[in-house]
Amino acid sequence: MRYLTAGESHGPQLTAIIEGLPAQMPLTAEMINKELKRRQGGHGRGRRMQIEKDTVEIVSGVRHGKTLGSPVALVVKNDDWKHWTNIMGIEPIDENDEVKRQISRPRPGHADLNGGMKYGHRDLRNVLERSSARETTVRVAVGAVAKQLLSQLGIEIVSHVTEIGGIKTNPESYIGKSAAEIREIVENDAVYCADPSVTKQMTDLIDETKKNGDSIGGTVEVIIEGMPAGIGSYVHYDRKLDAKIAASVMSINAFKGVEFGLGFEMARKPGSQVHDEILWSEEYGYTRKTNNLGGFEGGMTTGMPIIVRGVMKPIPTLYKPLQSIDIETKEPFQASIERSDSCAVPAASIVAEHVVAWEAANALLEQFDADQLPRLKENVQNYLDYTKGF
Ligand code: EPS
Repeated sequence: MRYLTAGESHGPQLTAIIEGLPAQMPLTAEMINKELKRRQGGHGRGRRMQIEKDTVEIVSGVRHGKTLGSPVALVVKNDDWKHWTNIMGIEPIDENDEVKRQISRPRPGHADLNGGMKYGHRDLRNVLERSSARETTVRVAVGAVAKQLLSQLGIEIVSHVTEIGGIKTNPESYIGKSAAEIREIVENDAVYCADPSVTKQMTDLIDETKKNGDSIGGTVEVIIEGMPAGIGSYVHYDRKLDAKIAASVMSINAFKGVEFGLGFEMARKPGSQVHDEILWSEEYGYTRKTNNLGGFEGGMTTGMPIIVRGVMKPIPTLYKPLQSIDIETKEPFQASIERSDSCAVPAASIVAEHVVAWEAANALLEQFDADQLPRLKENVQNYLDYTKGF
């Protein structure tokens, strides 16, 4: 399976094409829309989210609520486009026409300066429009399709926020809970936390940060339950599923690090306290006493839940000025005010859930080649029976 996305933040629409989905899979716009809505929420979002009411249009590959096996094309319109039709127009303009809202002042922490140099754009808006996290809308739409495939195979995925600006959730409050139970808590929480006892501290910190013209980052966790063991491969570096998942999380705008299970804490523990001892029972087949490795050994799933976390830097668009250089005058300046979110960590947890869902679904399709969903289900079930008695 593969996909491409296209679209500028203030252009007419975002577009994605997914190729390689099995036929016969139930799929509706409604399934995707509920995920798009989750991405738009979370305390700390800015004014743009009041303009956009993200909904998807499925324009190919689905008939009467089921996939056809042909490419599925998804479109999400930008409601803000009506304010940007001249600035972002597609057609050529006259040389003497004034282009409004040009940008010559790169913001530290953004793609602006490096992207401008690379593509020869002296109007840095040409960089900003594509590097904007607006693109994550359509990646969530694509991931929602992948999640539908996972759910058809009895695989559950959930995400939650584990830290914002130094305030951490207490894992004791959610360890041992199922993905469905965690989702229930997170969906009713203002910052998508699975430990609501810290929510108020987090929302207060976001409000205070916003008042100071600043921004804050945090960490998010994604959990997948029900992946069979042995998905991915150790035989070649580019077939390791944990590596693909790590790359997908790192590809989310503003993400700077990824860890699985105990993660960086492993550097501080001896092997005897890290590796997960192997158990077997008639009922469940092979399981592990612990899940410190976050569901992976040798680039393959162990059958235990996949647990992956990513860290998001504070959003670099600040109302509080940071020093930069105007590329036209080469003069230093200290003010670049663009509309922004003060904290998008909750929204980013939804994006992480969806990019990880894509990798998991794709790995299953690589391993259990199937053109249609009923055959895929059968293949996965046969494999599960085989691994249980291995
Ligand atoms: C973003 C800047 C803001 C955010 C945007 C990401 O948009 P604007 O420039 O229109 O104010 O709202 O996020 C989204 C539009 C979104 O859908 O998440 C940026 O520069 O990355």
